[in-house]
Amino acid sequence: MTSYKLNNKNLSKFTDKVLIPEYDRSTIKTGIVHVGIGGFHRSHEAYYTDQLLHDPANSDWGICGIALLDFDTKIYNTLKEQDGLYTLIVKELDGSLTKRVIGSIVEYLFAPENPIQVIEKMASDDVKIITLTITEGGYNYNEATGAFDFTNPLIQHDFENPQAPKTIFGYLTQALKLRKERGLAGCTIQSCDNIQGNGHMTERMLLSYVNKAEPDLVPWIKSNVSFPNGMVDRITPATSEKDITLLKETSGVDDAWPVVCEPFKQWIIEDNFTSGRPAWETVGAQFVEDVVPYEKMKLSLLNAGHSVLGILGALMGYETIDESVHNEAIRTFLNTYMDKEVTPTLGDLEGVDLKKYKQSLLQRFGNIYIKDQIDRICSESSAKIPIFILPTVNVQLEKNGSIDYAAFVIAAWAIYSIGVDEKGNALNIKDAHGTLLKEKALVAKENPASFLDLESVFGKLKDSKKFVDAYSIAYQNILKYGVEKCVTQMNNKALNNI
Ligand code: CS2
Repeated sequence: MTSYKLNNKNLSKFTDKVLIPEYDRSTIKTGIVHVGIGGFHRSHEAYYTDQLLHDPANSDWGICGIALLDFDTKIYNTLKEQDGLYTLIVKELDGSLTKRVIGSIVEYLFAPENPIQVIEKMASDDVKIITLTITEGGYNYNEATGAFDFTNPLIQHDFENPQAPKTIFGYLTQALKLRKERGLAGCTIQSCDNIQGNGHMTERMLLSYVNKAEPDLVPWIKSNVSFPNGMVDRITPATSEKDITLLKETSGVDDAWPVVCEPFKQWIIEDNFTSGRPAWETVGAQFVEDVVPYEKMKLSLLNAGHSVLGILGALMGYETIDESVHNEAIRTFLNTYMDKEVTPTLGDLEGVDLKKYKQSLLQRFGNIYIKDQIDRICSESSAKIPIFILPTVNVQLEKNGSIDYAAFVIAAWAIYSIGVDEKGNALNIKDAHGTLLKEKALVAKENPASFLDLESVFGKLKDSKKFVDAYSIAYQNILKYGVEKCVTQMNNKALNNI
């Protein structure tokens, strides 16, 4: 099939093959600046916003996407060449594909190339909301102390180069300073990352930075900027070459970086927007007073479930999440973890059918068309585990509840961090703390509990004898018998205890 480059000019050529934006993109103003234009932003907020822009009443809410890091050059160049357009390919449960060109990113800036332009954009009067997907690790806090990490060399850089910052904290500070100096209204800073109380976290970390960099700005931020908490959800694996080729061959869309995702999507947001907001509820988002219970549920069941499947699956030599969840022993283990260790920590979730939610997770994980990479799930585990799994462990320890399943997963992660799976193949570990993890993991071979000394990940967990004992037994058992046998034995034991 003849294919055409995806851009404004060619858009009308694709109408009978894929859905395209049915609004005049040239009239859209940017009311939102988004930092971190990776796959997840493009399958989630940019998708919701694209739906919204189909109503001309919403034309003030286009997105300006900011590529913050040097590493983001590729996505910036792609969006620039494609006029901000990209294809969202939804992999339905029956294997069919729904393809839609998304038009909501109407501007894009590359921060390393022109930091002042980015600061000015964030400070522009049209911009009412700055949204973020900067990853769990991007909030720059120390798990052990909970405090902002001032030792980060990039933070030092930002203190010394306020006009050419490298971190989100440097950018936001300068932009808010300009807003204040110019007598403009404040704005909303909205995190879309998987962190419990992500709005609170953003506020706390930003104020820590501002307090040192521009102390006079603190009161203005407190009165003029809001930080809503939110729960975001849509499984978005990394795009493969195969996805790109298939789109080109079956639909004639030559898109250098389409996004693939599952059909499910959820966005639950605290209604706390200081300068107005789009009516995202008209396109499926939910505004609630208190988002905390929903965040807890999602992080400790979906994200933790992913980590369980990812870490155990990686050691067993699997490559994708569906392979892992279709292994009966692992699936039963995950079910028991969710029921016995997570559910008792969740409290009352008004209006949520938890049983159904857990069932739906297994179905979503099991979608064989998604092929979500275990490498993606296990990447940056040192930032994910403290958010996804350890809160459950800490509550269970307080309640004297079961922690054996979580301890097993942590032991498996310690073994995973050595870098070799059970078949002897090298694991592709991507983690900001990869070198340190490997060092600790090698020492742990002789002394398993020493891995828990990593306070920046585990906090004070090593002081719990109950946890250390369960972890140490699991560690020895995994090395001796392998994940599958151990898990099967735990499943049988759980069955006999019913
Ligand atoms: C995943 C998330 O990165 C991970 O470990 O659990 O990216 C997950 O796919 C999304 O949060 C789904 O909403």
